[in-house]
Amino acid sequence: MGGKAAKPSQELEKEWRNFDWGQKEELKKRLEKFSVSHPNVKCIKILVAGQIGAGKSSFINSVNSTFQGRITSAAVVDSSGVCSHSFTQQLKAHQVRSVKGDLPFYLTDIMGLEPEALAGSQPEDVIKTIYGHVKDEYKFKPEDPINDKSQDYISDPSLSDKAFCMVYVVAADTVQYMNEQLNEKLKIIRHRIRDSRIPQVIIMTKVDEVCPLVKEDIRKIYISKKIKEKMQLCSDNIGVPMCSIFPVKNYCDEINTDDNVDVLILKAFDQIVNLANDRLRESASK
Ligand SMILES: Nc1nc2c(ncn2[C@@H]2O[C@H](COP(=O)(O)OP(=O)(O)OP(=O)(O)O)[C@@H](O)[C@H]2O)c(=O)[nH]1
Ligand SMILES: [Mg+2]
Repeated sequence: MGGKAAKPSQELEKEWRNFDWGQKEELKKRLEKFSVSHPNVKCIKILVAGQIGAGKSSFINSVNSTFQGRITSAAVVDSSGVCSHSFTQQLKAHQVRSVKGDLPFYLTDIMGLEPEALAGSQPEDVIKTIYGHVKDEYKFKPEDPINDKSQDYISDPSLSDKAFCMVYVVAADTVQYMNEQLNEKLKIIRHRIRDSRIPQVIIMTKVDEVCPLVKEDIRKIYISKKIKEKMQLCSDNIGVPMCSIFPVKNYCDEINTDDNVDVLILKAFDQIVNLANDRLRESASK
């Protein structure tokens, strides 16, 4: 009598997104054989942008770790847990590498966006990077966005300098705090690149931080109420459809890779590179 009410389940009745957990090798093989749709472009560039500390550099490392079957760390990650300012200060294009050799993709790491007007990378920096105007290793100056007089400015970028997809990284544990000013910066970027139909994909990181079920078993990602709720919030706040949002867990303190973590990352990466390649093909046919 009067026993405790059952705790509401944290699980949905069934997986809401069909996801094949066994497709890792197939995805990997396909991506390792990928051919770029333009003869003059050896490698497609993809820009990885997002708020400070969202997991941009970790995502770049995780993609490489997945292909190499070991934990890699070419993009330097902030492990202090402080995140007061962007740890990444320079533009750096990281080639994706597998054990079989170099893949035809660069993931470009950039300084994080911050809510304050004169902090972090500025919308203009991000937009100019996408359009290929910024030299690799450029050091961002938040108070002074790059302009056509800067010595690191590329005035006549080639197709290889341009990015053909923007990956926007959002941490699941901060989605509900998406700041108005930060959203304004993101809106400026999204509107400008939408006009040139540059595809945009959202990577929602840190799923392990918001859902104990998922922390315990990553395969619960599409049955977890919490993750679906965070993705929906992300979709509403940013204005992107759910089909453009990929929840992942980055490698951070692991010493080995894991097939389930890998397959989530590979599926997201597969979508990113296909969208980028389609856009490259389209721009080349004009
Ligand atoms: N638990 C967990 N931690 C993560 C995940 N992704 C990144 N982190 C941690 O979040 C912190 C920030 O990660 P970074 O990759 O440096 O983030 P960033 O977006 O490159 O940050 P800035 O360069 O400062 O703009 C690090 O301590 C990472 O280990 C994730 O999926 N899960
Ligand atoms: Mg970084």
